Amino acid sequence: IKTANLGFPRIGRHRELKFALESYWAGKTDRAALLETARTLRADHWRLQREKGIDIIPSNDFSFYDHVLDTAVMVGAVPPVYGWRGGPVDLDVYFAMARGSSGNGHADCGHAHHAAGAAALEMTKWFDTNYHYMVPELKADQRFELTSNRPLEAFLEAKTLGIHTRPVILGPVTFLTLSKALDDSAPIDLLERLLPVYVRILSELADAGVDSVQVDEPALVLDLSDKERQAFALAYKALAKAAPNLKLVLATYFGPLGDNLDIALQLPVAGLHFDLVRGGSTLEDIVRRAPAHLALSLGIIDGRNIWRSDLQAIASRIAAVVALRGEADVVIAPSCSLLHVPIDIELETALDDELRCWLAFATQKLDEIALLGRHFTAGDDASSLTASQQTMHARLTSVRVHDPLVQGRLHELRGIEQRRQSPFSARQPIQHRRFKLPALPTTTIGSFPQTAEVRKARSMHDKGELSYVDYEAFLEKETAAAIRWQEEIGLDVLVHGEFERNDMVQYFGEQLSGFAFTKLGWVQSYGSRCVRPPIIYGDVARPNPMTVRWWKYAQSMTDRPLKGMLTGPVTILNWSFVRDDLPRETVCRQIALAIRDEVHDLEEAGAAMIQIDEAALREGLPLRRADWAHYLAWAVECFRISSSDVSDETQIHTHMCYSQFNDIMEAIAAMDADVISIETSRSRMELLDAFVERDYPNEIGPGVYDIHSPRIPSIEEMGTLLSLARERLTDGQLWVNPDCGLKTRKWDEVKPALANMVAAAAKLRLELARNG
Ligand code: THG
Ligand code: ZN
Repeated sequence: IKTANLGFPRIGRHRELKFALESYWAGKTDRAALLETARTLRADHWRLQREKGIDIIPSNDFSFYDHVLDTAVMVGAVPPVYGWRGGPVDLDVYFAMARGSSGNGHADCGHAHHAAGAAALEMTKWFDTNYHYMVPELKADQRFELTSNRPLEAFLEAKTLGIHTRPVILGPVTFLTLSKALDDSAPIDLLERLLPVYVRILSELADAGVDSVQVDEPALVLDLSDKERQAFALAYKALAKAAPNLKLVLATYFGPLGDNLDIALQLPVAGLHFDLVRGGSTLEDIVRRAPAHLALSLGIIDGRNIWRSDLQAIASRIAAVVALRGEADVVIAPSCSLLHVPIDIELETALDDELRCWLAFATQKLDEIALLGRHFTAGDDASSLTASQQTMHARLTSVRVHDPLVQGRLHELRGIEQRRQSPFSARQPIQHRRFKLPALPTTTIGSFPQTAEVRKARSMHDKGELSYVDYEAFLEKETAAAIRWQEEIGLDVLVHGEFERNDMVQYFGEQLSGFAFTKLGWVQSYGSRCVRPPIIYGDVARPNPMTVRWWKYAQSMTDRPLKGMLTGPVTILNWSFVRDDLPRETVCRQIALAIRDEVHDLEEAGAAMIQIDEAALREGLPLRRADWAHYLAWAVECFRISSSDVSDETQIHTHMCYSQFNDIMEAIAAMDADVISIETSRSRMELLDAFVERDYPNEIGPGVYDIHSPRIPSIEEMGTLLSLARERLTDGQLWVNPDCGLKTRKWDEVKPALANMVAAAAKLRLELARNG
């Protein structure tokens, strides 16, 4: 039996890579400094894994920005706009692909950023994780060439440190599956052109003394077309032939292989890695059907979550495999790369001891894997196995985890459909009489610029350098100014600006019970950007109102309606680490009840409009189509639990970020929000077609201002977008708003842009009035 790791976080314990990158981009440090930081991180991580006793240590899991981008660059898939002319790809060309090349290409918003010069590649979610990769752009006549053998360089770098590693590469089929074609060709058709590059990479690796390569093919857990399935057979026949002495270990993760299992088992590779955490009950199936020569890499320590494992239970599962297949070809590994978890729980000195000992970050997961390995090879550490089981047991039975009140309320909900008192058709006239808004009412999504001043005040308050009283006074001043300004430019429905919030999930999590937060538990989101996901460890309840105070303060300053602003339960769930002793949908219902309490208190305080954002609802879709309906059913139910406990005259808003709506339209309609604002400006309103086709009756605010760009749209531009919207929606249905929140923008962009937006709406109203 051997132990392996599939990948280690790159960002560094103290986010050294982030700071080195941002300093290099800002021109404050030179390239040598960046390269040195990266080299040190790689060396530290290799040594750490060796010290922990991991037998198979990965190399080439490091990346300056993203491993899919690395792969595109390695095979020469660099679009012409970036000015590359063959040969090695310069680091600055690589960064231009990641961030755009105009000098001000700031990737500050979770979306690809299009400025003058070459725009960045598009960015999208890496499977169902919260990591984002850069989408390679290919075309029908795409040429590939090996620009530099990065896995080979990484292998040799580790070798000079005396560490023999297993290079990781992204497999050719997954690479093509994740790419997009700029014309109407299909990337998978490029396989035969791409394979020679892979053949060369592998034969060079074999020549350099590499004995085994981890080839990541997570696409095997997706629904695949026949062509894509055939591509696997074709690709691995070629690769196996290229380097007959090299052991290829095909790594799959993030789900069971399902209908792709047979394909995988027939490939001419030395080993297969399976995700047994998300693999359901497939282990028996695999063990029974795998050819005898195939090495099995058991992904049995959760690489996506942060709980310590029950090593006793895991050891029994491994023992069952060993009993059938012997020890020689069994490998113990994390379910996937450890990229998706924070680095070291030992850094969290502020967490209480009880909670801390429930948790395992990347470093602790290496310990767990090594311990399991020693259990099988040296037969010792039985006491450690039982200790881990006891820890798990302690967590599952702790009084901190279980709140009988929450469980009672959940029980009461069971079987009762959550819905508003009356259908939308009855609510709409009531709300129109109440608000008397003009046609095409104007509003914003919720947040206003988080200026350096706002962030400084918050960080001083966090450090105890600014008293709560002074911090609050500062926030009141910012909020008051924002409200005065919104009235001045003539917005119809106001927001308070969210100056008091750090992050739309963290702000709520910090006020809910059952949540814990880390100080240094950073996980890479994209490039140099990281998040610290909340940890949901226990039953969730809302001990006190969370937003009523700021809503009240803000509403007291204006006669116009001011929206209460909440983050929805599905988004809170999808951006957190979630306890593994309950189904996710149950945890989500608990959060939904907490939000419902907040909605109730806001309404009671007088809020007439309440917005519940579900930015990540679509993000949470399962990888396999067959699982969508179940997810959407409970996700919508949770939104309705949150939003339905109000009178007909209270207007519920929601907001969703850039989304394809066509295939989830039933769910959007079932949410039954009175008003939904969506991101449409970059699609020229085409996203609205899904709403039109379904005859979606509720009100809609299609974004007319692309907030991901520093550009200030003109009155005419937004007028044109509104006309495009009016071709699709009725005037009684249409709201006017930006694409998304404005927290990443600057005031001198936001002020003229919103003034123009209000002017565009006013102009259109005038035309409506004239035409009668
Ligand atoms: N909040 C949370 N999770 C998220 C998002 C969010 N996951 C998905 C999506 N949005 C990811 N987008 C971003 C956007 C910006 C940043 C990170 C992820 C970012 N991070 C700061 C950095 O790395 O410097 C740190 C922010 C902090 O101090 O907390 O800019 O909106 N929960
Ligand atoms: Zn948004």
